[in-house]
Amino acid sequence: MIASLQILTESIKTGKRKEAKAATEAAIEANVPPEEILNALSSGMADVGRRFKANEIFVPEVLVAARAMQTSMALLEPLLVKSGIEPEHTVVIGTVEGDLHDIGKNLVAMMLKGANFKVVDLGTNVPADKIIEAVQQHNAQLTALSALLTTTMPAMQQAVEKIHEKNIPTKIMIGGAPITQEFANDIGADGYAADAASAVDVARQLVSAR
Ligand code: B1M
Repeated sequence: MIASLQILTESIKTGKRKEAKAATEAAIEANVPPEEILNALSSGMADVGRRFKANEIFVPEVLVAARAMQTSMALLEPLLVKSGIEPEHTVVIGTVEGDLHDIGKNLVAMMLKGANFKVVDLGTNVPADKIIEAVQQHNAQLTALSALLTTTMPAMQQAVEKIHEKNIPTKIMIGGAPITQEFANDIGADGYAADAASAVDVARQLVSAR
């Protein structure tokens, strides 16, 4: 592997934003194909996801890694678009109506971007109708809903029910501290993920099962 790609993977793993930026610039400068740069980034992020899942690292480390990755992705994105490497799947993500918590949702969004999903992030306090509008507009194969409050779990349920009522062809993944697999089953969501790393696995399973 080219030295700058090794440095890039390592700098994502360790969340070193400046090093990641420099290594990405060096790889671009050396005409390394964008998909190889993306693989180096994704491999760093996959390692972060594995260690997060195993409780070897925690939220702050994931956030710095994700920020380093975003810096590199911003440099890489125009090249990926030019070379026609489009993300295969689109996910619309948001925190449900009434809920302003977004740290976990942002982590999930970053991990999904790292796994080469196109992520449409609607932010927080998102009404069901706005979610549906975005899913239809972007033909999103996946809808990802986050809730951190027990009091906003009903809003999550309503959003899922509305998506079903309208027969919108999207899979629904839910998560957030008070959410459980049982709740997902009860409200008819297609998948539940307990953390950002598992969210990538669940998202991949859901879009490939369509
Ligand atoms: Co709030 N808050 N908060 N808060 N807050 C909690 C959630 C709470 C548990 C604190 C407590 O009382 N112990 C409690 C909820 C109690 C309950 O409902 N059972 C609470 C409350 C009550 C409130 C207010 C009502 C307080 C008030 O005003 N009286 C208020 C509500 C505002 C509103 O939303 N309408 C409020 C406000 C806030 C702040 C604005 C101050 C701030 C949010 C800032 C922000 O997000 N930008 C805040 C914070 C920071 C927290 C705590 C301390 C931390 C949440 C967090 O970011 N965790 C939280 C207590 C706690 O959790 N220890 C608390 C880190 C984050 C990485 O984890 O979000 O769980 P988490 O995400 C995880 C997983 O859940 C999962 O992956 C993430 C990464 O592993 N995940 C998904 C999340 N979304 C997912 C989606 C997926 C898959 C996985 O698929 C789609």
